Amino acid sequence: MYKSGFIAIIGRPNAGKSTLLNALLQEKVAITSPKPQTTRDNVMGVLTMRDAQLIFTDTPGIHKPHHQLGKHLNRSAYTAMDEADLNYVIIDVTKPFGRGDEFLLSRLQGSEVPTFLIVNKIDQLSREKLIHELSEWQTRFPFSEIIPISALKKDNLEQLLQVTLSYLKEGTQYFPESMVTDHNEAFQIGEIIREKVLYKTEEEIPHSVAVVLEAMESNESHIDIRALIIVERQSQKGILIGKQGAMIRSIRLAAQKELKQKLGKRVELELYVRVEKNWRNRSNKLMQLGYGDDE
Ligand SMILES: Nc1nc2c(ncn2[C@@H]2O[C@H](COP(=O)(O)OP(=O)(O)OP(=O)(O)O)[C@@H](O)[C@H]2O)c(=O)[nH]1
Ligand SMILES: [Mg+2]
Repeated sequence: MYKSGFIAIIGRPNAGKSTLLNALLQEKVAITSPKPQTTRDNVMGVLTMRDAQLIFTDTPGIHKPHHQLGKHLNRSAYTAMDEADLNYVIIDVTKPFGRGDEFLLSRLQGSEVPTFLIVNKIDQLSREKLIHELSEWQTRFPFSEIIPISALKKDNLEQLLQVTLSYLKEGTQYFPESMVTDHNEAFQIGEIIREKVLYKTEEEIPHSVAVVLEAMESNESHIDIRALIIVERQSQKGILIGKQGAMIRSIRLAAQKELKQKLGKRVELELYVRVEKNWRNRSNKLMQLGYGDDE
C-alpha cells in the first residue's frame, strides 16, 4: 500500500524546525540560525520513499507579533497547520515551559489531526532531566506521540519516520521524485545571503533585514548575482557595511562560498544595502518582498 501525507512542522521560534526539516531530507532546503524568527516563509520539503511520500512544511516560529511581518509569520504557520494530515509540534527541551507554549497548545485544542510532540535538543540535557521533562509534557496536552530527538545530531530520526509512517493513510504520490522543495533557486539564493547576515549580526539587525535578488546571469562556468539587502534605519546600514566595508565583505564571502558549493559554479556576488524605513509595518513593502497575505 502506497502512503502519503502532509506534515506541518510547527513550534516557537528557534525550536529547531528548519534544522529538523533539513535533517529529514538530508538536504538543506531551509536556512537555520541561532537567532529567533529565522524562517519567514513556509518551506515545503518532499521526502519520497519506495512506498511512501512525506510532504513536510517548515513554518515560521509562532510568537507574539510586534509588526505586520510578525502577524504574517504566524498566519503562515497556522495555514500549514490547518492543511496538514499530521502536526509535529517541536519544542526546545532546554527552555522552560512558558506562556508561549501555553498559547501554542491552546491553538491546537480541537485539532482533528494527530499531533506529535517532538522534544528536540536532547543532546543538551542529562537523561534524568529529559525523563522529567517528558513526564511533565505528557500532562499538558493529549499528544498522539511524544518523540525525543536531536535534529542537530540526527538522533532518533529513523524512529520518528517509522512512527510517522504508521500514522499515514493510503494515498498517491503528489510530487515527482525529483522535487525536494517548492521554492525556486532565486528564493534559496536570497535565503542563503540572509542566513549569513543572521550569523554575523546581532540584536535588532537580523530581524530588520530582507534580501532581494536583483539580477542573476549565468553561463557554463560561472554565475553573477546582484542582491540588495534592505534594513530599516541608516544606523543599521552603517553596521551592516562595517568599518571600511569589513562586515559586508565578510557576509559576501561567506554567501559566495556556500553558493559556489550549491550551484557547482564560480559565483560572483555583488551586495548593496538600502534603507527602507519601517518596512516590517508597511503592507505594500511586505507584499513586494513576498511576505504579503491574500486577505
Ligand atoms: N544543540 C542543539 N541545537 C539545535 C538542535 N536543533 C537545532 N538546533 C539549533 O537551534 C538553533 C535554531 O534552529 P532552527 O532550525 O533555525 O530553528 P527554527 O525552529 O527553524 O527557528 P525559526 O525559523 O526562527 O522559527 C540553531 O542554532 C540550530 O543549530 C539540536 O537538536 N541540538
Ligand atoms: Mg526556521
